[in-house]
Amino acid sequence: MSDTASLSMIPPAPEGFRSGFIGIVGRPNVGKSTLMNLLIGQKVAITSPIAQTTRNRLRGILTTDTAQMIFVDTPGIHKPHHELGKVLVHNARMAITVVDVVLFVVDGSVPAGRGDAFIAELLARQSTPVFLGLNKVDLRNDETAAAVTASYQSLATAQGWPVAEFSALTGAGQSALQTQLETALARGPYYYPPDLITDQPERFIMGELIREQILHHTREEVPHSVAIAIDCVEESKAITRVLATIYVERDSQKGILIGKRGSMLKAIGSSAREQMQKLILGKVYLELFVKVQPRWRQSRLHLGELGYQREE
Ligand SMILES: Nc1nc2c(ncn2[C@@H]2O[C@H](COP(=O)(O)OP(=O)(O)O)[C@@H](O)[C@H]2O)c(=O)[nH]1
Ligand SMILES: [Mg+2]
Repeated sequence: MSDTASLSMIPPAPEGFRSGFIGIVGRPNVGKSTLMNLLIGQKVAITSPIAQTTRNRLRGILTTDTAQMIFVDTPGIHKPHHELGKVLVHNARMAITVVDVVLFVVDGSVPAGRGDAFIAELLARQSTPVFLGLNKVDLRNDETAAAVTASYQSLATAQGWPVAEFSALTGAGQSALQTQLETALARGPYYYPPDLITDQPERFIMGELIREQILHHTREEVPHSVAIAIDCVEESKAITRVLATIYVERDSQKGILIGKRGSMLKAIGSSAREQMQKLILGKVYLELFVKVQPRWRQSRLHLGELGYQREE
């Protein structure tokens, strides 16, 4: 995977080529990041059953012979409880205003709720075209499916939004969705080189892969208090050496992350290392450190240092 977009690699677009930015928005946990990974064909966004897994706006790029679709994965829109939450929700709302098309993703296995109605209202107030995407249709049963669809259909018809149904997990409905989105885009150039799949540097994704393993290995209070800094990446022919620091807010969290005689940190490190090897297609040596940084989520300064900037 290439690190940065190099302008010289961008070819002229063929006749009739379409391109644009598609914002993926919705409540936490509806499958936005899973869907983006499916659409671009590689894991660049981490996913987990825990709400608020995605913290940064992340672009995933799908280039075909006829179009370039740049998907913008966003943190879920929810009611924020701390400074980090405020920055995340603000950035998700900002994303809505700068994209060409919004794909509003909902959990299509359960009926529409108040959270969806809140986002629908937000979207109705601006002029960007919206598609309503019902995800997780693999979880539906025949008895309730019609009623569930109807609950979203009423949201969509009120605004004139087209509806698509799919499963980000199984891939059902993917190509129909892709075609629908492509036709909604205007004629345009390549914004990125055709072989690039994300705008984020490899380092960022490495940090995210570590955070993902923490989400999978630890419980409730720890994951949300964690930030990762990649301190050093040294590439040699045989192996890539990565040193990273995991920041937590309290000593107790540090204890949990390290585990009995280092067992937890070892488990996290070895799973993250495997994921990184898939990312860079080579051998990785990973060393993890844990440091306490009290109340980093409340501090604008620390948020900035750890990569969570407010976007204007
Ligand atoms: N059964 C099922 N699970 C899904 C689907 N899409 C996502 N998930 C799961 O839902 C959880 C949240 O997914 P994620 O992509 O992190 O949601 P996000 O917060 O909206 O980005 C994860 O455990 C996913 O594996 C789907 O289509 N079907
Ligand atoms: Mg996500």
